[in-house]
Amino acid sequence: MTLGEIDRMSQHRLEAGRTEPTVSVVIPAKNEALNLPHVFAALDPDHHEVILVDGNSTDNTVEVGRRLRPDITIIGQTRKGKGNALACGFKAASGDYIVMLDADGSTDPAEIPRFVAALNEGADFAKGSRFMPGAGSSDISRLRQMGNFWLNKIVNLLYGTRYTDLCYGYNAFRRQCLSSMDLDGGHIEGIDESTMLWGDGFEVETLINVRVAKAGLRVAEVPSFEHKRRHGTSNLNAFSDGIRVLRTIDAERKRGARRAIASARASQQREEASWPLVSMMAGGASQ
Ligand SMILES: Nc1nc2c(ncn2[C@@H]2O[C@H](COP(=O)(O)OP(=O)(O)OP(=O)(O)O)[C@@H](O)[C@H]2O)c(=O)[nH]1
Ligand SMILES: [Mg+2]
Repeated sequence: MTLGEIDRMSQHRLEAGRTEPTVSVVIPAKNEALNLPHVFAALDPDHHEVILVDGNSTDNTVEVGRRLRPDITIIGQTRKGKGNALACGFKAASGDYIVMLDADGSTDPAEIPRFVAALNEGADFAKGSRFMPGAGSSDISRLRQMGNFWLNKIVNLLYGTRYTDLCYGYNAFRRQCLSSMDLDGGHIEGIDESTMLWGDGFEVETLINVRVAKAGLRVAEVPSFEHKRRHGTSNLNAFSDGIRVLRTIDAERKRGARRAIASARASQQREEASWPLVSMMAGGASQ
């Protein structure tokens, strides 16, 4: 099914009289067996479709997930990294709204109604922020906070956004945003699950934020409190992942320019193609 068809389907469902939009929660998880009981305890099973995306965990993340919530969807990912896990999860999600939630206990499912409310009020993309009134973090290190601050500043300068927290993974959006995000979670011939392509890593949040801004979607920031991961170790490296974020910001500018050039070329070709027709018609009319 194409994204356009999915969009039409969900629009149709909304218009068919059901007023409550459905919510899918996508949870990337790599070795989070010890944290899942805490996360799932706060999730409302009656109101959310849950998609757990396992990152080839070597603990029993999948078994624990299945035992705790037999009704959830558990899938694997096509490549490596959190970004790829999210892309795969988004593809499997059927809700009108999609929420991105971490599996380590940092992001509190009790905040989901806040994100849903922002979407209900008209936002296309409800972006969590740890740096606005009513928000905070007991998890972020000084180094990460500084890196996030400057990367955030660069994105705001380049894209005219007013984000307060670029590299935060707690967000929710209308499924129609998927086409603007343009993430590729599908299988690619010759690429296996040990490979990480551009956008497959922690740069995914920046990629999404930038593409949402470029598409002119309505963004509402939502205050969020980030807790410390409860067990286990981080998968993020402040330096290498920071560089990936920086390169993403640059690559997205070039991508924008390339697309603009391609569409200018296409419209020039269309004009050239239609010009003889116009002049023929004009010539024909004057004869
Ligand atoms: N499926 C999948 N999930 C991943 C992968 N990498 C990270 N995650 C999950 O993405 C979420 C965020 O990753 P974390 O390692 O907690 O990164 P972080 O929040 O920046 O680091 P901490 O602050 O130390 O928790 C967690 O739920 C991870 O389990 C991956 O390659 N595949
Ligand atoms: Mg975390």
